[in-house]
Amino acid sequence: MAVFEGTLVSTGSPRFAIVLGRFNDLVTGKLLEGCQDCLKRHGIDVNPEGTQVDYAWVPGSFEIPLVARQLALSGRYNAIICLGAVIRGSTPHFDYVAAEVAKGVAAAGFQTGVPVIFGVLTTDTLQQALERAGIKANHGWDYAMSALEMASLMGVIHSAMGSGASNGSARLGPGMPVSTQAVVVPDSDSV
Ligand code: INI
Repeated sequence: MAVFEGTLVSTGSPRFAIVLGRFNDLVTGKLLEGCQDCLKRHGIDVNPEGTQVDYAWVPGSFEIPLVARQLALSGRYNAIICLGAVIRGSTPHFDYVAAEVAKGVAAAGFQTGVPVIFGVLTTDTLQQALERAGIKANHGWDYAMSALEMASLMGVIHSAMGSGASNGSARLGPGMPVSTQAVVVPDSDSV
């Protein structure tokens, strides 16, 4: 049997799309900075004029899933990163938006087979959101890491499915006991 694992180092030239909400852009702009910093430090060209990352701004988190799904269906991207900030106010609006964006982002991934990363902060206050977008930590960084890992992992799995890993022919990799490790090395150009 096999253990499938993604790496954080891209050997090819993976492509990403970042879908982000303008609502609470004080927060989403900071998440974007963290996300870009992580991608850049992992060798990805984040320049919008370049070939590796495209950006789509949407009005608010509620609109993220539709655009994420459409971009995923294009077949151009190894992963889609969704960035938003839903902050609880004094009305029930928060609950509707938070629930729909979470369900929608999950559905976009399931329906397309493309990793769609849930980078939407849901907090009670603006202060809590800012703390997670740069003041204490920047979760934008973590979301980018998840995208890198998932893009790689899907490449590994696609390669394995085409190379017979499911019948036990996966290659063993270094660093783990042989009895528990069978890492399939991706052969895709794009990951
Ligand atoms: N959108 C957000 O991204 N965050 C919020 O906190 C938010 N609140 O609380 O209202 C929000 N609302 C807008 C929503 O996402 C849609 O853009 C709007 O309803 C139009 O469809």
